[in-house]
Amino acid sequence: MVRAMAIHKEVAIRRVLIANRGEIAIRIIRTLRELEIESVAVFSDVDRCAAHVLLADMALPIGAAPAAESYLVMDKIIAACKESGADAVHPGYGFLSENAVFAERLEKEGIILIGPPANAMRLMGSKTEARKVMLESNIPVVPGESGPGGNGFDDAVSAMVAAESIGYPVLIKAAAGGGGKGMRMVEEKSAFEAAFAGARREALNAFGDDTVFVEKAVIRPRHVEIQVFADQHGNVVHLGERDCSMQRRHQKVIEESPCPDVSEELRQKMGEVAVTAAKTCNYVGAGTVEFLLTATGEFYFLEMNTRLQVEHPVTEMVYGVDLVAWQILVAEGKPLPLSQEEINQRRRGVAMECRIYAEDPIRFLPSPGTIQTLRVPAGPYVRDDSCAYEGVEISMYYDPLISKLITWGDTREQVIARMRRALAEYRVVGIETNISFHQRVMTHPSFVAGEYDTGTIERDEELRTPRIAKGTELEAGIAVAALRDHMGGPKSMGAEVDGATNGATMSGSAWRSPLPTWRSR
Ligand code: MV4
Repeated sequence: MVRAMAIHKEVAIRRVLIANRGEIAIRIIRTLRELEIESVAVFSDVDRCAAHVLLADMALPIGAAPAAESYLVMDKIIAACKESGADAVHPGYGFLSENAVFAERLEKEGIILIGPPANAMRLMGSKTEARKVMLESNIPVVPGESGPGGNGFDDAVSAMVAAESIGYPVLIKAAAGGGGKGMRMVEEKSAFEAAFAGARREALNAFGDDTVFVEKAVIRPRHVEIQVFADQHGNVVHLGERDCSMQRRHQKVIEESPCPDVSEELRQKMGEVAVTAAKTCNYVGAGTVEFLLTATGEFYFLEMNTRLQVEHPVTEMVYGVDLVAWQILVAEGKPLPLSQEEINQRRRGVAMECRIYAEDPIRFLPSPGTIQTLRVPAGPYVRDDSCAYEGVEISMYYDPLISKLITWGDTREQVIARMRRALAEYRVVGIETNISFHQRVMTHPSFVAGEYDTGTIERDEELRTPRIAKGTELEAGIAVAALRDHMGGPKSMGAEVDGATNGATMSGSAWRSPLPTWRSR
């Protein structure tokens, strides 16, 4: 591979606009403040009092609540950069973070994107293109076929011929997909045609592109991903793996590092492959290479995510690094702060992350509302990346992720013990959360043994169903009710406390602070 090595001038980033909201916006602001870089928040109409607005040095309104009218509007983000004098944009995850057009527009405007080059985003955005390029670099991809010229199948017959030669079961996947949309499992020939039509229709609806390809279905895989990092000087390193197999309907619920199934030898192999993948697309910045890992230790490239991921804190904890700080260094044209060897030597212990969603823990439906009482876990080896505070309204317009609870330990046993302790410290009144679900997972024998895969939650009815509330949980509910009575808050009748009995969500007037739309220090 030949790399055109431009001469890079180092620049100093002084003011960063965060084109995002929620916990990730706060996560980014925290590092910016440590680096004495100014932060600019943007916010929609329903986010005027959001925590990221409270924490930033400045904040600008960008429109109505629907993301398509605010956080996704490139013109508004760019206008906010100009108005605030930001010299760089951090896109976080979701929204515009993997949008190649946005990356190009920022470049034209002379605004630094704290993220990878547009070309890398575009390449990885197409699963068929990514497969093609990865194959050329001898990266193991799942056996499959992408049709004529590798650009997808146009007709069911030729796709079916491909499926036949691959061998059932197969998956029909959308080229523009990722995250499971437009994906169909086919067990046998007779079901192929209908599945093919269904996958194309779904892909067209979801992405405006009905290109599909066929892969051998890997049974009960683990989802293992490698964190990679590249600078503008051609250095590429990896920071080990995260296991993200604990997911439900393609929504990750728990992540951990290291993966209980990955040996030092396998880590090195997967790490090298991930670094090659990043080099192949001239990657710069933080990226994640996703693999399927089989029970017998084979692994296959799935896709590369060209952003900082939700679960990046588990890697930070295990390697003792600040990945947002690395992103800024790299965007400034500076070299990576550690060599691969130095990174390897830093790996220590185990970290785990529970995603706390504002949702009904049994039916897994969003639970918008006002957080009336909140006490969050803290203490030794506990990290709480959150956008929640008492009085904030959780709207239904955005992702229901309100907090990430991360723990660290010397061993997996210890990290689980700390997670259980931390989960038990939560007191949440006003909205429902999946905290009780996490408590069940943390005592589930297969999970505790590290024996789980991407199908575990769907297969295990018991995991999704709450047991009868235990004494401690009921006492926790009573304690919160008593606290509210003492403080003269809304009556505690039917108060909902996570882990306690089900009852009506408390209502009452929400606390609200009158905030100006622009603040500057
Ligand atoms: C697969 C697979 C098994 N075999 N591909 C789901 C989302 C998309 N990124 C790819 N996905 C899968 N692709 C082959 N050939 C199983 C999945 C899969 C999965 C992957 C990662 C995390 C969770 C998952 C849950 C179900 C299925």
